[in-house]
Amino acid sequence: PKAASKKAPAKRQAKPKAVEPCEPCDALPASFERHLRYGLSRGEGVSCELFQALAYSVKEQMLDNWRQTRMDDSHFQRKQVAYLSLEFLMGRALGNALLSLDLQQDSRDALSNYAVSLEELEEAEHDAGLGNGGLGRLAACFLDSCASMDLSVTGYGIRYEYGMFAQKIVDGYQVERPDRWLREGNPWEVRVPTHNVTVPFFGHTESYVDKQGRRHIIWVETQDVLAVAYDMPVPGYRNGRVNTLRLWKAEATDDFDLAEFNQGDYTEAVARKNLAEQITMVLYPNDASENGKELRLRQQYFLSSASLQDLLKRWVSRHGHDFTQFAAKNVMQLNDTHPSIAVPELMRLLIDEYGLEWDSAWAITSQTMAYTNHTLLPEALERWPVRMMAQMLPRILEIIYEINARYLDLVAHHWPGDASKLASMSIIQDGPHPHVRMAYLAIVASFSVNGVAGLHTQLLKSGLFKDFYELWPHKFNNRTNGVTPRRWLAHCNPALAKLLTAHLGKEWVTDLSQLTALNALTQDTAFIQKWRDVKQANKSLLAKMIAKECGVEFDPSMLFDVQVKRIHEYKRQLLNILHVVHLYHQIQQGHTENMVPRCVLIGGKAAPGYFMAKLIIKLASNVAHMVNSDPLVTPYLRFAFLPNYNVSAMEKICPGTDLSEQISTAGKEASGTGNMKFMMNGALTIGTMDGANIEMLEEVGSENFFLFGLNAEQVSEVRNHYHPRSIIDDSPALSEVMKLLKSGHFNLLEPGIFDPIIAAIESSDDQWMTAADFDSYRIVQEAVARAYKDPQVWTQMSIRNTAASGRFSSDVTIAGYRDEIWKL
Ligand code: B1H
Repeated sequence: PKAASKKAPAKRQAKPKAVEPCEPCDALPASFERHLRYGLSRGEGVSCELFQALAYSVKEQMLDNWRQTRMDDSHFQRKQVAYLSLEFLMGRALGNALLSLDLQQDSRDALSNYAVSLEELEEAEHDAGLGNGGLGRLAACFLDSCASMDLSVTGYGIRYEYGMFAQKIVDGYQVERPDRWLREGNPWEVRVPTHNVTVPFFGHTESYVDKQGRRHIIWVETQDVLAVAYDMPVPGYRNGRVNTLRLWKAEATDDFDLAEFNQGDYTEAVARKNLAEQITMVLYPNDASENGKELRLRQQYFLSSASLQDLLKRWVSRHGHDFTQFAAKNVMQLNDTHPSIAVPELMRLLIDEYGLEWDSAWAITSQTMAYTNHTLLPEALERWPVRMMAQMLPRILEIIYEINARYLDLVAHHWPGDASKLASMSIIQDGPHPHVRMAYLAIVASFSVNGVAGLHTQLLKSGLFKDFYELWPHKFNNRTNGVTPRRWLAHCNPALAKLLTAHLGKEWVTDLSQLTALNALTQDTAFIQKWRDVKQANKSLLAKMIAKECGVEFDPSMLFDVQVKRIHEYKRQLLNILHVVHLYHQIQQGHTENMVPRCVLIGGKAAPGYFMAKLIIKLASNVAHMVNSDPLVTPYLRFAFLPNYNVSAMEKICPGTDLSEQISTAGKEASGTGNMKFMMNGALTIGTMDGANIEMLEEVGSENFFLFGLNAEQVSEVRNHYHPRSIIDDSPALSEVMKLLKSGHFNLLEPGIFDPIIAAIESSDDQWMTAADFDSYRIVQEAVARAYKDPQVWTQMSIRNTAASGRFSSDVTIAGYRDEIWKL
């Protein structure tokens, strides 16, 4: 392409012609053979190589459509969305791509000469674990929905060398192992050096006045880092669109440390280049808690700057320096505050690099930025020390000060004479160690601020961001999360997908509301039996995995009761474990008359520095050991902790689950998305009035949902006079459980190790109020058991849950973003 004209706006270009394929792309089997023989180093046919060959040939099938998508989006000047996120928890790509491109049969044909099944090959793919949990997986589901709904949306993220750590359990404790997911290469990515940009760090600013008397600021003596683009294809579901996930890798520029070169220290200088590459080395493994580390801020700025430079470069190549239509054609969706440094960065680029005045730059910024909040937990709200920013990003800090000054004028106007409002709402939190409040920066600059479930948005408006809501009510909106039915039903549960298609047709894959038609089948005994057969088969598959990974036998005739998610006190895995201890005690006391045999599974990773979360894993492991080694107990109860829970594990877990545990302290889980995956796959939920549970209950009806516990209002009310010790005293069941814990029954060889957990439950400061909900939880678990006793009734409830899950397709969520925020 011609170099961009920097002065005159570029003329509308002629319609680009599709690149003429010299030869039509080989059909998949031929392409597979070619890659296997000539594309890979050995071509010896080991499963890792067969996987690679298949992945390369599947990517090849996408290349023409990928190119065409880019050209069409550019030619028709479609409004574009950039989804900025520090996390994209993509998981495996092969199965999803085969489904989207309808290449499953072709792949089986290609493999027919080899002694390996397609399923085995899929297992050879390493998860792309570039995220912690819900927030990162949401970004991945959104990309799938955007592509499948034919929207021009690009994901921008970081190509971490090391993704989410692999979790091992050693003597019941979590041990973290590095996740070098790129070791065998990544067949899906395409390195695109033509999109390289450089990102400045450190240095200082200087000002000068030009001949027209205008003052300019320049950021000088910076240490620049090269951002190299790696593109991953995001195929839409059978619609020919292939969107892009662009991941940035940090590399040293060639003049990284010229001074050292000149002093003759060549080798040292080259070796020091590693410093630049550290930026994209590793994903921070903290879910819903602050990181606060300098390297993390560097990652955030690196992603934000590289992505915005990329967008602006593309704009300028078409329109020159005419930005009048920029805001009409671009939206940046900020996935939490992690990329919110993009706000001052866009101001900087427009003013310093492209010569715009402050007011025009601000108009563009504040009309293009949209912010999604994902948590109310105070420990997860990002604040960066002013001192750190002053050193690392001096120009950015100046711009933040200027944004703040102008915005505080508005605050002063709205609350005349109220100095406390100025202090409490300022982007800069004052004090001996002043901080930048990133959420405030994001709200001030964004035209849209959204929560991720009804209750969560309500609480944002009435609590955390109350003053901002008073100032700008029009900015606030709710977009309840969703999950993609392609991965989370069609791909992960082929047996159920087949049954659905046989009865409803295949349209449900892109229109999940069609599942409501299942309600007409809940009296059809033949259908009920088929539904049950599918669930039983999926439970057997899950049991196989549990046996392999945990060494525990799960019997598919028992109730499968599952809680998988990050380990966090607010998610209350502890409450679940206390219930297991209660059942264990009941069985040992011989109270087994009404007992329904159950297998309890817990899985999830703890942040490496989160002491209590790690101790909860140890407690689960120890309780599991006692439960599973007592032959009097195992006919009624089995308990396993699954190591290394990740996206691929969930693909096997949710189809085989009967009961989904969504038991967070009300008001703490912003939305949850695992809850939706279980519901889609016909699990029943036991849950609190929290996050999206509330909307799930609304959809399916309370007679098909096991609700327990305090609601958010009651939680904040009770907190003021919370006395767990008297709650325990008043509850015979909880008293017994606590007695057993305190007796050291589960830690005979490790005395005292669980004391911090016992103390937390009994403390009136226990924010998560585990004791408060225990009895209500236990009683509702008895109702679960009663319902499970009648397979007919249980299966009808299961069908109704899947039938009601249509609203939690991420297609519905994305339709909301498209119409109400992005206005595509
Ligand atoms: C969610 C996070 C999160 N909320 C900080 N906040 C992180 C915060 O690395 N960090 O610093 C990482 C992640 N993650 C989750 O978002 C909520 O807890 C879920 O309730 C919600 O469903 C999910 C998606 O909206």
